[in-house]
Amino acid sequence: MQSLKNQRVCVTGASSGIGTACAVECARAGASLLLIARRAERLRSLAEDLASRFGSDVHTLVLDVRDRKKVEASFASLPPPWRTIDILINNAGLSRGLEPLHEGKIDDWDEMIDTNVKGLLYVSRSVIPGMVERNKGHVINIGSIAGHQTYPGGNVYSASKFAVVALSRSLKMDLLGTAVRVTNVEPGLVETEFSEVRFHGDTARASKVYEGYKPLSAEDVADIVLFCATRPPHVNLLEVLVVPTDQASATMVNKPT
Ligand code: NDP
Ligand code: 8X3
Repeated sequence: MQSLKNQRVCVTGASSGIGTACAVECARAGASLLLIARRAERLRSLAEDLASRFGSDVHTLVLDVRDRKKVEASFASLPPPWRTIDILINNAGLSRGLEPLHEGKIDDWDEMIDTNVKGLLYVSRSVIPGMVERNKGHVINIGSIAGHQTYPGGNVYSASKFAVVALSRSLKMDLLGTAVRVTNVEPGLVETEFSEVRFHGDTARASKVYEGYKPLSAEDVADIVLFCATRPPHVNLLEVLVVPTDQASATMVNKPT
């Protein structure tokens, strides 16, 4: 098993849900954390929490991963120790809307593609060269069951997560011959702010998504991310598709109708 002690882990989308849970679990395991999101106050309080509970070394970057120039500039101007990232957790992402494609909002499409695909690429492009140079690293993308199966209204969100599958598989090939590992963790239904964001703040509609069965928690996913990150260096879990026991596919959930 590989220890996370003194490893530097970068988590995008650390201000909520799966990203926050990954940050907490990595900090608990002894890692130093570079936390990225747009909501500064949430990052600040998470950083304080990790420092006080685990004595973690934490650096925060208030950053919109869609902003290519700012992503490049922010990584290039990090204090030197933070330029060495051992594990990158590409988690920042979102869904917007559940309309049929022909009625979809184009602004929603842009936001999903710009965040889930282009944002992931911008951050990866800034971080991975250092991993290759040091011949050490692990890129863990947070994909989705929606990257393998579509569902009504899932159109563009699903397409963005299908892209994450393609990028993860291709990246693994591109890095073959180096010690840098690539993993795509692909959860089904996880109770976070995800649906609230999808439904543009409609909390009543969002909470219905998780009613009548037991969804995954953000901590369940973080636990899997940590498992992937702590395998011995010669072991690379490529894809982990995980659903709640009450979910069989993107469209089949054991809940009252
Ligand atoms: P949350 O809404 O709880 O968290 C999303 C995180 O992404 C927030 O920290 C948010 O931070 C960050 N984020 C969104 N847009 C940007 C941006 N432009 N720049 C930087 N950070 C951004 O949802 P989850 O924790 O559920 O989602 C995390 C990942 O997991 C996503 O990629 C999602 O697609 C995926 N996923 C979620 C599932 C679920 O059912 N919940 C299932 C499968 C995959 P801020 O707003 O502060 O910038
Ligand atoms: C989030 C899971 O099924 O809502 O990726 O798309 S789902």
